[in-house]
Amino acid sequence: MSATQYAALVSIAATAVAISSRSPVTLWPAALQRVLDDNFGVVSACKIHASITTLIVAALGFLGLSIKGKFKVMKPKAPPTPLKGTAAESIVLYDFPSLPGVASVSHSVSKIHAFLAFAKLPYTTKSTSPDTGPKGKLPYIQHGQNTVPDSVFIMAYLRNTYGKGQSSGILAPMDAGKRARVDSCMALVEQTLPYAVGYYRVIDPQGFRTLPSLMNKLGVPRLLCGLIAATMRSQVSKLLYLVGLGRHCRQDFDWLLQRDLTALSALLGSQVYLFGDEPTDADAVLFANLDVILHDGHMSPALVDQVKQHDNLVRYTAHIRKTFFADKLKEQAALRRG
Ligand SMILES: N[C@@H](CCC(=O)N[C@@H](CS)C(=O)NCC(=O)O)C(=O)O
Repeated sequence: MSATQYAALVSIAATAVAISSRSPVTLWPAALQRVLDDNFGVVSACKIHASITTLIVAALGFLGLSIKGKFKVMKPKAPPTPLKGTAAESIVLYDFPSLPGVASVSHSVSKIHAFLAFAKLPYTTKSTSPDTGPKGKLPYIQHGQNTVPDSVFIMAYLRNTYGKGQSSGILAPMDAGKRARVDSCMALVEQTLPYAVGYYRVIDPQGFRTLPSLMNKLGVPRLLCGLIAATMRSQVSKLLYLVGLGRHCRQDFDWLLQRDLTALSALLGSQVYLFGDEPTDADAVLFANLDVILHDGHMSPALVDQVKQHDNLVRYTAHIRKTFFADKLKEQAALRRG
């Protein structure tokens, strides 16, 4: 039962008490009222009357709300996402508060940091909470009048806005065959790795133990960290269960994860990036996931060790960090020291 349902239940009950104690509206047959009056006297009958009316109204209200909740269909609230803007505008990326040691605490936001860095597009970052975004999630960008949520839409928007006339690089138009290969590779990264991040950061006992301190580093008051961590754990477990991954035992889950990591490692081989010498969106997505796993410092070692079985994935992450994020990471470290 949600907090809204509790609140509604309490207010219905309170209203019912108020109404029933002033005007005895009979909700049951007159015969039953007579039995109550004869057996319990007027005062007792009024009290019983009031409490029963209250109970019935509260139960009906509660039942109504619960039934309504059961059949509730979640509907999108965001307007259609703009797919192209004006190149002259400046880009602001909305992120969670910065976590020292990684491009972002969120792999979804890291993707955009990596994409913008690969594209050499200047941008500024602002930290905020997800509910400020049109889809209630981070990342989103502000670009002139356009607010663009969701990493996949943001990457398409940036390509449409800045890609015209480019013959190489991540913004350059791709032929349909390469686009399909890049998108398939992104789907391979997304099918298990982000869930593994959720599982090993929030549910696995070793990851969960450090979750309150991670929350605290992100600015959550110490007193609330434990409660928020426990709430997140319950939500992530429900999400994993609903998508089906939460129904696998740990051994089966890890088998799926290893299958995908092995495939990604084989696709990368000895290349610098997944599709050769130039990064694509697929690299933004793969890097983002590997960076939080290997460097956020709050991931269960069980996941870190699984990634470390693939030397080329570790080298790949280190290379991107060194090439594109050295300044940011140094700045974070200096802020931490200072
Ligand atoms: N499909 C979205 C997913 C974004 C997403 O799930 N963001 C998470 C952080 S990794 C978030 O904002 N969670 C906060 C919340 O759900 O309240 C994207 O790729 O941008």
